[in-house]
Amino acid sequence: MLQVCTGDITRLAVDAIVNAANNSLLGGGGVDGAIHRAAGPRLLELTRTLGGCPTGEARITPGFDLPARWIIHTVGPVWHGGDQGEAALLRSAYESCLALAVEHQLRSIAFPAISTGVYGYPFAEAARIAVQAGAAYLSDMDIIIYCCFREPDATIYQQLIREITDEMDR
Ligand code: AR6
Repeated sequence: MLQVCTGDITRLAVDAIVNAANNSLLGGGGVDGAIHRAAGPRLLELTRTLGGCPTGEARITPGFDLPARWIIHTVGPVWHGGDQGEAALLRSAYESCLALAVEHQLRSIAFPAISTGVYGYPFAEAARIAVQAGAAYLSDMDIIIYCCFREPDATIYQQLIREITDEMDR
């Protein structure tokens, strides 16, 4: 099932929440900063040992002090206008997270809108990629949540989910 919620992703008690991180995996602003604050200092202690993460890939750590059991850290692309392979990299970021979740036999996952903050990816285009990637993994997961920070963002996801699930039913 694909679901949308509005609010702070760090509050969600799912098997894994996804972090929109940077290549260092050492924390930052936005959702990354919120996740590091809520998970506690053991997260940074561990991510220091991981050697970073290339754009489009993902790494998994425990959730530490979060209600979520795991954190899947991924790095989305910085938006440079759309002709620098951004769409393929964003798709790869979502798919890498979902593949890791399946590998660890997780059944519920929550995504923030990767790359749509500091990295500047146009929201609706990014959301379409997010929902397409999630739809391809529906049979492997009980629930895939798209956690938005703002209500208008959630509306965009709702419309896309309707559109893409209608297409699948046809
Ligand atoms: N819960 C859910 N969504 C959130 C939260 C939250 N607590 N906080 C922000 N958002 P961004 P990026 C939304 O900038 O664009 C960091 O410094 C926000 O409204 O967090 O991938 C990293 O270290 C937006 O829609 O991530 C990297 O350097 C979305 O999360 C860089 O930012 C993503 O915004 C990554 O940039």
